[in-house]
Parts: sequence; structure tokens; C-alpha cells
Amino acid sequence: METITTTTDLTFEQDIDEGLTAPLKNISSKYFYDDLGSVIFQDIMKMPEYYPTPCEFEILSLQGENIIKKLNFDEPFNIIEFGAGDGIKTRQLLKKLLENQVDFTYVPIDISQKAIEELEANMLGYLPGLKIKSIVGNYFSMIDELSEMQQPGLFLFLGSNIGNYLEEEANDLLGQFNNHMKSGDKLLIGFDLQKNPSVIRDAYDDSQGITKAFNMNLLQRINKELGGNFKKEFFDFYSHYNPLNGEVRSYLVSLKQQEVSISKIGKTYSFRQNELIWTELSKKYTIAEIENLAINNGFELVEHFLDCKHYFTDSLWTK
Ligand code: AVJ
Repeated sequence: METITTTTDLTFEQDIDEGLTAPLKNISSKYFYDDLGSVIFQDIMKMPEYYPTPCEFEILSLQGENIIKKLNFDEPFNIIEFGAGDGIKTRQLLKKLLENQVDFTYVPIDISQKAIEELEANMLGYLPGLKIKSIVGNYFSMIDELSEMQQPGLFLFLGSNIGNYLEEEANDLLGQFNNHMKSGDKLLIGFDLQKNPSVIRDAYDDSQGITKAFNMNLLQRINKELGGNFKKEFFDFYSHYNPLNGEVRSYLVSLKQQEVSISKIGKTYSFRQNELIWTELSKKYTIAEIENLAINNGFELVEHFLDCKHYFTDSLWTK
């Protein structure tokens, strides 16, 4: 077992300053996942409205054998997972591989130290024979190190994390993945599919207010880490799904005209009443969009693995 730690959040202050001085104020969704945020996200995944988790769980539980058949690796390989989270879905696939005596090393990468420690303990508890080499860090900073690996790679980018990226950013990220992959390496990537808009709306605006707490934690995190004085009671949460382009956009809303200072930046920011802070994009894809994304970034589609409701796909691409 080995843990490589890289420095993250070097630009948290700059990012926040930039975001809070932009015409449309914004805070990147990548800042959701501090230790508390990762715990709240676990709660989101347990909500009855949040369908992506059970859908992907179903795919990886029932279609593992089909996925393995399509890998076509004839030597030991690495499974590199970006944004590994709790690994409950992934371990369904890993279990199938171990049962089939496939020789691989699991390399999970996550930005939360706590999440990765728990992941490692859980994985080894559930799959004692697993070879695992965890990495704590931002995957943009890890990708160069990974490209030096000699063995074939199966890259996992599950959970519809790609949905958080604007089109240009998604192309940029997938292009970088591609650049660091060898011919024949595979990418298994999760996409949330367009579906009945009400189903999507409910998943991102739950009645218990868990998604609201997830967003509010951004303010708490700025208070804690940067000495901000945001008052939660003066902000609300609003999220909106547009079925015409498949975009869920989430916001914090300033409930009054107010000033917030952040001591570590040494600045005060003004908010108008009802002014928005954009916090997240969660893009829902069509199959045609997914296939274009693959081709535009140097991949070939191998197969889409869908759940029985056709809400979600884990699509296998090859370089
Ligand atoms: C972790 C990016 C897949 O967009 O569905 C859940 C995060 N945000 N509810 C998503 C999230 C609000 C989630 N991803």
C-alpha cells in the first residue's frame, strides 16, 4: 500500500476572489468535496430522488462480465479511478475481476484524504486480495505521473463527474486523458442521460434540503479556511433543469443586500438582494452527444452499458 500526496488548493483564495468578482458570481463545484462535503455527498447518494447512484450500481453489478470481455488486455493492468469517492459501485466491478482471476492493480485518486483512507479500508475489508495503490491529489496534477506507467490502463471516470464540466472543459479534460493514454488503453466513463425532466429536477432539489446543505457548505468552507463571515441564514439555494440543453445549474441566492468579508483575501464583497452565486453544472447527455465527445477527443466507442431504465450509461472507449 502506498499513498502519494500532492499539494492541492494552492489557488483556493484566487479562485474564490475571481469567482466573487465576476459579473455572474460563481464558486467552482470542485470545492464541494472537503471532508464535510464528502460526507454530505454520501447522504445525497442515499436520497431516494438521487437515481444516478443506484443506476450505475446496477450497471457495474450486472454487466461486469460483459465489461471485462470488452477490455481485451492480455497482461496485468492498472485500473486508475479519478474521483474515486466511496468505491461502493466500483467494488462490484473489481469483485467480478477478482472472481475471474484477472491480474490488476487498483489505483484510486481522490482529493479528500479522509475519503481515500476510508475507501482503502473499505475496499480491503470487502476484497482482501485486492492490490491497491492510493493517490491523494488533484487528477490534473497526477496525470503526468500516471503516463509513465508501463502496463495497460483501464481509466475509470464514473458517477457522471464529467457532467460538472462545460463543453470546452470536458473536451479539454478528455483530450488530456487521451494524450496520456497508450494505444489500446480503455476509458470507462459514466454519463447521466437525458430523461423525464421531473426526475432530474427532483434529484437536484430534494425535499429534505440535503443538496441545499451541500451547496451551503461552500460558504462554511470559505468561512473556515479563508476567514470569511458568510451568514448561512442570508442565503438560499436554487437549482434549475433545462431539458432543451440537458443542463442542471445550481445557485446560492443572496436573500438581501449584504457585504461579506474574507480576511485571508483582505477584501469585502457586495451582494445585491437576489443576486446569484452559480455553484454547479450537472450536464445530462444524449447518446449522440457522448459519441461525438469520444470521437472529437481521439477515442473509439467500444460499447454503452446502460441500466434497465436507460437513465445512465457507463460507456467504454478505447484509444
Ligand atoms: C458527483 C458530479 C456526479 O452532478 O450529480 C449531486 C454532484 N451535485 N447533487 C452530480 C451532485 C448535486 C454529482 N456528481
